[in-house]
Amino acid sequence: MLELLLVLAIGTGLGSWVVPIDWARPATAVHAVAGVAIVLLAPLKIKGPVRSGFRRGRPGRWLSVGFGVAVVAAVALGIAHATGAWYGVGTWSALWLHLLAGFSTIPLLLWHVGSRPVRPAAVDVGRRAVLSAATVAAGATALVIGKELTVTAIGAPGARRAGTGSHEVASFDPAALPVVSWFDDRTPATATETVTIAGRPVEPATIAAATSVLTATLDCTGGWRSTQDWDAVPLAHMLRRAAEVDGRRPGRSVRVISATGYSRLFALGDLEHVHLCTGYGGEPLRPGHGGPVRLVAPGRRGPWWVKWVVRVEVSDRPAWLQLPLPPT
Ligand SMILES: Nc1nc2c(c(=O)[nH]1)N[C@H]1C(S)=C(S)[C@@H](COP(=O)(O)O)O[C@H]1N2
Ligand SMILES: [Mo]
Repeated sequence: MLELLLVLAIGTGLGSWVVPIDWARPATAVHAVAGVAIVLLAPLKIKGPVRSGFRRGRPGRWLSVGFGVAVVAAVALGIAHATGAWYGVGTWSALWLHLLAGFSTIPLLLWHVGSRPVRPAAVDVGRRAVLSAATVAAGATALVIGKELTVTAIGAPGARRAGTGSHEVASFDPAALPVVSWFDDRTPATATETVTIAGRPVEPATIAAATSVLTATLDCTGGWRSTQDWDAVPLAHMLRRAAEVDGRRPGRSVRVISATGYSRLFALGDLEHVHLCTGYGGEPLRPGHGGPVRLVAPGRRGPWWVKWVVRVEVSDRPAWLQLPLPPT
């Protein structure tokens, strides 16, 4: 059961990144309940199999210990982030450490399941198992609800989190907006001079002239979100303009490419809701924030908000035919 809960916790954790922002709350809620259920079950495990494993001096028992430590650390860090009790130190944010601990359980989990002497048998799914699973689920749910009520009652920072679990940071204050990359992208040394849209070079100033103010929230998978007044124009609008000039065929999707090579595909039907952006709060985008031109993609998580856009090209590949999160 512990193993299944861990799979559920990892699945819902990653799932909350991938789904549209409006659908994230159920994923984060189940994620929290699964984490707390793991902690509820852990003492049983330590009393039983872990102890006897130690007495018998089973090989790999230190890996078991590592597995346990990683699981407990992941849950503790998750709670620290969720309540806002501890944000971490510098780049080592509580959520980032939570992910590190959580992901490190995956190889350990595979090893653990692969090497354990007793295979789960059909008897496992008897009446007693169902009852105890229901008890653990109810207990964990009650604890999570209790935590939410407490956090709200005492006005802890965790009370103001979004459904995605992100804390609000630097809203309407572009100067304080964090500068973040998905993996290792760096701000290009030279600013983009033209953005190629469907084969046609367009100057950032031309894009800026077509924008209007759009209030939208950037919600990073790193645990923060920030609302800004962006100067934005729908991609659909800019593409229509390009099509008027050279009458291109439509294709299946549009790929938005960064100067760094980072890119994302968008379905043609979504292009009214994905915007090219040149400024925020009445000033041009800073280089770190993707200037001169970035994407603003309301309702989608940070990885979709491609920075340093150099090219927008029509593609024959359907948008669903890409990894749900960028590979680099
Ligand atoms: N080219 C490029 N664009 C990118 C990324 C990246 O790594 N490379 N990271 C994305 C992620 S994960 C986030 S949260 C936002 C961060 O935008 P900010 O630095 O303006 O806060 O940029 C997005 N756009
Ligand atoms: Mo992010």
